[in-house]
Formats: sequence, structure tokens, C-alpha cells
Amino acid sequence: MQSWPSTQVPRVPGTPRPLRLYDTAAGEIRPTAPGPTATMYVCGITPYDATHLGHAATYLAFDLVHRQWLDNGHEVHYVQNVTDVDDPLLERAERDKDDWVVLAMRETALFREDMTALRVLPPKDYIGAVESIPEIVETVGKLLAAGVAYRVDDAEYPDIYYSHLASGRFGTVSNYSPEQMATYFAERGGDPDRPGKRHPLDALLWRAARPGEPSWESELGPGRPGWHVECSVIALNRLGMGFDVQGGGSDLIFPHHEFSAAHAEALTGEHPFARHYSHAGMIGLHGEKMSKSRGNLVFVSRLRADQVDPMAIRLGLLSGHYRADRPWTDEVLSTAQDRLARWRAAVSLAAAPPAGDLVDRLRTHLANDLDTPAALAAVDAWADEALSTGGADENSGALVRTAVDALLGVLL
Ligand code: 5CA
Ligand code: ZN
Repeated sequence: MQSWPSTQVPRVPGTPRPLRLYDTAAGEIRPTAPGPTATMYVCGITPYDATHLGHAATYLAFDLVHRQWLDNGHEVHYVQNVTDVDDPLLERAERDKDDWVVLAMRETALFREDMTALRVLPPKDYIGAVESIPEIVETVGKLLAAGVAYRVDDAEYPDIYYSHLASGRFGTVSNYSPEQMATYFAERGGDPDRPGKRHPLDALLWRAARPGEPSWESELGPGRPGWHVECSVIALNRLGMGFDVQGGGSDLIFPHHEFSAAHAEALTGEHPFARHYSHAGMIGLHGEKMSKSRGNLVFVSRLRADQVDPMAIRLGLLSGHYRADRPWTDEVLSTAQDRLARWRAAVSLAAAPPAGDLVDRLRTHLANDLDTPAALAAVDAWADEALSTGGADENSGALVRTAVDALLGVLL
């Protein structure tokens, strides 16, 4: 698929700090230790509705990972998928009497626009599930041949499932209890009660064709891919085992990331799938998780249409820590708008206080598990001083502009 346009990331003077990031699997903050090319896979959208602020917050968190790696001199190979065929998309198209392909294309195009406006650096590989079907079919065939997948005994709909214990490492991503696994599996797209499964937690790899549903001819029989195997295959075939960061929102910890890792580990006999499993907290609205199924959404495109500066949206979403569940409110936005105006005024002064220390503090805070509240407070302190007492450094405004652009992605 077509990705979206990139922006130039300026180099920042001074000394970069290696990024430390919370790893869900280890349950602690650990250094990321990429090679010359850092590798990251982030789960993309299911394009049946416009990008809301929850999606945006998650992609902004991983955009900061991307930017800290660039600051440290790494190339970054970033891969993201689009779940452009799956039940929620088909259900929405059916409800609205829309063509599911057209719906997916329309929402993906809007997502690209939103990401561009928010200055999210694009993935190098932006890959749809539909275009990956040949790769997925090949992988599911191998899982069947290895005896870690099976067909349910159903002549009409011979779906293929993955035996969840096959890798021997099931549970090492989420560390969830069996009770939590059962709850989340049922809530998040699983089908524990499907007759013929060997275990309620086994996950769908290939859904045999049903009347009225899209399907593709294949050596597995006509059908379409399951969800977890999509991300497993797209990541594995581009980044290989042991890539640096698998990212997404915390709603993807289980079953999605547990299974995408388990499929790849069972297939290759190697582990880990990813060296860090990194999860962003959920953005809420009026006390509930912002979600397409609940319909309590604030769209990035709606705010843009209302002339809200995308840089204020960016600052608003970065004003909380990425791992915290946090609400979007009018106050979050107005605080961000005030902050943006103050920062812009400060960097435009003819002279301001020196900013070398600020750049150092920005890097230190961001390297510490993307501590954006502390990073924003550091810029606030510099801007407040510049605006109240002034300063004598004629270059510091330009330096702050460069650092805030490169490290936070905010164009002043
Ligand atoms: N296509 C799958 C991933 S393979 C999917 O979950 N799509 S999605 O459109 O539902 O979500 C896209 C991304 O936004 C995921 O990483 C998801 O974890 C994240 N996300 C969804 N809702 C929220 C929210 N309220 N707050 C923060 N992140 C969210
Ligand atoms: Zn995914």
C-alpha cells in the first residue's frame, strides 16, 4: 500500500541518549538496543471509521520511539499494517450498504491525511492484509504441516485454527492469568464457543468462505485470513525474528500480540518474536475508552475541519504519559493551544535564555520511557523564562525550534 509523505527531521546538536522503554513481557523499563537499523512493527488501523484521538495517541507514542532512534543515529525500518479485511469492517459496510473495499480505501486515505497533518513519520512498509494473502496462505500451510494448526471437523466451513500451546511460550507476552485470557479472548474478537475447536483459546488462522463474505482461492481452500496471523506474517517477512519493538495500544496485549508472537515462534522455533512489546494506554472520552464500537469518538479529521492546529492536537495527546489511560477533554485541548502559542512566542524572540541544558533535559526525559509530561514541562520552563525575563542568546530560539521539531515532532 501507499504510505504517506515524510517530513525532514533536523539533526539536533549535543549528545543523544539511548532509549529505554517499558516492555510488557518483562514488566519493566529496559534499554532498547537496536543495531544500525532499528526495527519496529506497529499494529495499524481497521479502516471502517475515521481516525480518532485514541488511534492518534498510539501512533504518536511510536512516532516518538522512531524519533529517539533517529536522534541516536539509527536508520529505522518501520512497518505498519492495515487490517483491510476483517469482521468489523465487513459488518460496518453491510450496515451502511457500502462496498467494503471502497469503505476501507476511503478510511485509509483519511488516515494517511491525518497522520501527515500530525507529522507522524511514515512506515517504510505500509502493508494491507489483502495484499498479504499469498504470504499468509503460505504460513498457514506451514503451520498445518508442522502439526501446530488443525482444521475443525466441519465439512461446510473447514476453518483452520492454531493450537495455542504449540510454541511452548504462550502467555509470555501478556503474563495474563487463564481467567484474564478467557475474558479478553471472548471480548476482543475471539470465538471460544466455536464447535470443533480443540481448546476454547485456539485462534483462527483461516476462515473458510461463507456465502456473502469476500474470500480468496488458495491451497487452503477458499477463505480469508484470521487477524493475529496477519500481523505475525507481515512483521516476520519484513523484519525477521527478534525485531526491536512490537507496538500497539494496550487493548492488543491479549489475544492479539500474544498470538502474533506465538504463531511466529511456533513457525520458526525461535524466540523472541519481538525484543520489546510496547503498549500505549487508552484514550477515553466521558469516562469510557474511546472506541468505534462504543461510538464515543473525537475524530482527528473533525478537529482539523474545525481549524484546530494539528500541532495542538499533537501537544494535547503528548501532555499525558503514553502508558497511562487518560481522558481527552476540552481542557486538554485548550491547555495545548495555550502551550503552543507560548512556545511559538518564545522561539520567535530576538534573544532568549540559553537552551543547551533544555535540549539535554528533553533528551533525558524522552529516553526515560518517553516521559513527555516532563519533557513538555522542561520546554514550558524555558519558554516562561524567555517570555518573562528574556535572555541574551540570539540562537536559542532556533535551537529549541529544531529540538522540539526533531524530538517531539512539533513544528513551531
Ligand atoms: N487493525 C487492528 C490492529 S492489527 C486494530 O486494532 N485496529 S484499530 O483500528 O482498532 O486500532 C488501531 C490502533 O489504535 C491499535 O494499535 C489500537 O490498540 C489503538 N487504539 C484503539 N483505540 C484506542 C484508544 N481509545 N486509545 C489508544 N489507542 C487506541
Ligand atoms: Zn496487529
